[in-house]
Amino acid sequence: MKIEWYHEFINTKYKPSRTDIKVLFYYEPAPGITKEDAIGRIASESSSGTWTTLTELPKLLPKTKAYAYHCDENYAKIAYPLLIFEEGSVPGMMSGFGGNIYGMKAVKNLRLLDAELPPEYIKHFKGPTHGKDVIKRIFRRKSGPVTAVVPKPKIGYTALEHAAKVGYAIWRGGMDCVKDDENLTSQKFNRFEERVKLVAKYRDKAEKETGDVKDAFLNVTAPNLKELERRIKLVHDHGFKYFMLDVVVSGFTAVQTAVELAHDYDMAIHGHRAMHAMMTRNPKHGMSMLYLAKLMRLMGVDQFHIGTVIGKLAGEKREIVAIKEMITQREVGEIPGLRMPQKWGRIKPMLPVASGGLHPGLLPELFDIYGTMDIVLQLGGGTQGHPMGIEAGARAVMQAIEAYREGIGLDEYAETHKELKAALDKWGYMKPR
Ligand code: CAP
Ligand code: MG
Repeated sequence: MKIEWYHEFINTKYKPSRTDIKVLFYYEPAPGITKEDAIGRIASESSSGTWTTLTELPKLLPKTKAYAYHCDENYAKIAYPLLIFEEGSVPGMMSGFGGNIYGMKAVKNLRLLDAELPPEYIKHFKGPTHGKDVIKRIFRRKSGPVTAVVPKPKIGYTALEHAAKVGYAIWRGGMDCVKDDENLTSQKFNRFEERVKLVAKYRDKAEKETGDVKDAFLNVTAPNLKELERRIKLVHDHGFKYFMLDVVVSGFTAVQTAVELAHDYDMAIHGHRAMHAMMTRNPKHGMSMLYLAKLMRLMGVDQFHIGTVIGKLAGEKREIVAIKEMITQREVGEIPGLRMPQKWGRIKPMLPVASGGLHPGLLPELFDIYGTMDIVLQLGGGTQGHPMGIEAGARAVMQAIEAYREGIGLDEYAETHKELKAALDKWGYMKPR
């Protein structure tokens, strides 16, 4: 008697329809399992199958099966019918081809590399409120970068120190935003309400003194959705145009909830990716950083950390450039083994965030890697480790940006700019690890 039907989910003659979601996987079968056995299980368990044949089947079954239609070495493409996904729900999608299959005994490794999302699926999402247009709409400039500083040490400043000592200094030094660190939420020594109130107060003072627009990425990450909504409203009521969310630890439902409010309040979301590396770093297993970034654009995060290549955190240039294109272009092509083609329709482009171990000496190379200055540039230690203090640290960053914009080398520019000179004397062009 036939006990399993996994192979019925493989059909290399299948031509995916215009509305299918086409997913690219990297996989390795477990010892003793053939490639076909592994692929069949992946397609089955992530769509409508189970481990054994069934006695009764619904009439809809033929319309709910995914088919592995292309298999090449350790890569497989599987087409999923749109019918099996709830409209506009990333949690719904991810519990399918982001779900049980990664834990199956029959697969040794399995990685979700990318999925091509058809227009019929994308149309149920709002996408970012502003995306790249934050540069124009919030800061009233034609081009980037948007500049931000995260107070360091990561944790330990009171709300007043955060606002008055770091925020106020970096705004005066010419930078745009003070950003909460990912692990600062609402601790005893720095309660959220207090921080919002004080950051708003010093923002107003800095705006008056400099005549520039100043804002903050206040971390609304909360223990539950009700509190998350309350924190977003509080930030909005204090006149901020942004809020920040730790998108991975908060989960997709929280992100989609935050996006609803961001659209209602006409605000932008700064997405921090803390914890992403638990699923993105192993090149053979988990989910790619590219697909995580794609989901963020789909749901409606306006700007998202994608890495620097040259800073302190892992991330290859080829991958980071592929991600940058995915989140900033209207349409991207396939890169074998890395990316599927994607058309974005009316979903706005995001602004990539480069952060982690940056300092003024690294900025020219960073802009070259990104091929644009339209990014969010975020520095922590690279401003507050400046020998002349925090405000001077911010000035040094702005001077490095000016030098690049004018096509002048940093060493030459530093001859007439003492803050940049002091930064180069301390860090030079070192790449931290
Ligand atoms: C940067 C940072 C950011 C990381 C996140 C930190 O500080 O605040 O959280 O950049 O990494 O805590 O490391 P420094 P990524 O500038 O002092 O390194 O952008 O890669 O997600
Ligand atoms: Mg941080």
